[in-house]
Amino acid sequence: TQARIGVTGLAVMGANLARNLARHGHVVAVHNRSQYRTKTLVEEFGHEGEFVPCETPQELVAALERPRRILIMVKAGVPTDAVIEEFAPLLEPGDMLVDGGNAHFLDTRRREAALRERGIHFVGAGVSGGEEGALLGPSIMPGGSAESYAALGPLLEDIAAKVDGVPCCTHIGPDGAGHFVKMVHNGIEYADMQLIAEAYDLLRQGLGMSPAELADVFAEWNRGELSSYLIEITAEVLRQVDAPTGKPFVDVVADRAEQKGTGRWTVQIALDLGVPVSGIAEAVFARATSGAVELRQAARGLPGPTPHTTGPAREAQAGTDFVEDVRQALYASKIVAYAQGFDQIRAGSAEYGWNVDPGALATIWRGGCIIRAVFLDRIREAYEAARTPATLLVAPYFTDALAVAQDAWRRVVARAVELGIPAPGFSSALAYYDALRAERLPAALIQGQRDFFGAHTYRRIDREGVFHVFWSGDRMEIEG
Ligand code: NBP
Repeated sequence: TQARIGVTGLAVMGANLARNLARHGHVVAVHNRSQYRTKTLVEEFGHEGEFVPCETPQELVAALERPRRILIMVKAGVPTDAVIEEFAPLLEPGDMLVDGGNAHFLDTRRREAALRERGIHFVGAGVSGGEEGALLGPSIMPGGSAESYAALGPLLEDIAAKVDGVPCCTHIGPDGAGHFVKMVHNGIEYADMQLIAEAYDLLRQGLGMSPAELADVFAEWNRGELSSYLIEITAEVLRQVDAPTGKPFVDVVADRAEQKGTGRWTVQIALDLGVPVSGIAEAVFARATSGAVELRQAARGLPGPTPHTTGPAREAQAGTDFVEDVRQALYASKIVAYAQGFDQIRAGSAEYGWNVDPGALATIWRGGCIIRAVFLDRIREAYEAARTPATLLVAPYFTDALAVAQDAWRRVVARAVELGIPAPGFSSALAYYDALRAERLPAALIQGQRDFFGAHTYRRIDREGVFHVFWSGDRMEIEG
């Protein structure tokens, strides 16, 4: 039998995707640079479906029906280029190479253009959901030509997660579109995790609640509008007790957050596009701050309030339900972070001519991926409405949610400042909200400063044209 698809790169992600394909009844040809991985996969999981083990790229190519579909699941970067160079000369026009790794979308654009010249479809596919998602159903974001999606889409949709029977996989757009949206997905994931961490910190330090009590709070929140995978696993992590010490697990983990780079890429590209993604940027910087060991050591004794942990008494004193306030602040900040992420996707899509459908994207992020949440159904609805909102903040559902949440949101940010608990995600989200809704911004003053020192000119509110004041002379306005 000819295999329907080949997978090369059988570390955890590739092996699990190959098994997922086989479990769905597709014959899968499998290959890995080091042959032991191929052998292990077939020995351990051969009973799950039909695998064709291949020792060389030539064997893999020979095992496939035409047009050939080869999924590359190797380490992103140089290894991906090496594998493409190994396979491309063995392929024929119309064949498809799919990169399911975490590639930078600019690399994907470069690779797609080069392979198109050789008649080969190159599909950069974002895959989210980690190891478990790869095996049980990930969210898949394939870019590339419409023609390649016609040949590949049904297979990918088959192995993707399903929500209400709808597969979490859709054609995102040409060339790098799939990897671009995967990048922003990860950026949003960073922001969401940071906001959850701030909520935890405010309740832990501000109210003196224990990790076990907070596990209950997050489990409760997971039953409402915040219901999501990240909230669910937060409750699990907080409930975990470290076996050797008997302490809460979260108290024995070093407080330095690491990163592999997709959050940083999101912010770098947002800077290039001029899109304010302050929530994602704050999340990336917060991880960097946590890891700045020397700075933190040097600054530890600086004066400021020390959060008191006097327990529920503080809550009674304040006369408000601080736990509910924090929940509202988290929800509002999360709306802002997602609105910013979708705004970056809109800007990228316009810049590169991808025509990404934000509603379709929200639909495929409802399941399989790390940011899966009930909330994404609301985003889908907002983008499927007759008029596409300029920002999610003005979609009626979210406008109402922000109106309900904002008193609590302001109280929480003010409280964080008073208590000396850093909440950059909450406070920058609120600042963004207030900036967007402001009648006037102090940018007018900045324009004045720029004109003063650099003759950079300014525009007026009452007349068309470009103006400059002769600051060093008679200070009269000149129309330029
Ligand atoms: P790794 O990212 O750890 O890569 C290991 C694989 O790359 C092995 O199969 C290895 O072959 C192969 N490889 C390397 Br390294 N250099 C190679 C070369 N020059 N030529 C051929 N093969 C080479 O695997 P992973 O964690 O399964 O991730 C695969 C991709 O999926 C990555 O791009 C990753 O960013 C992405 N991803 C991962 C996750 C996740 O949760 N882990 C989620 C979503 C996406 P060998 O066995 O011979 O060394």
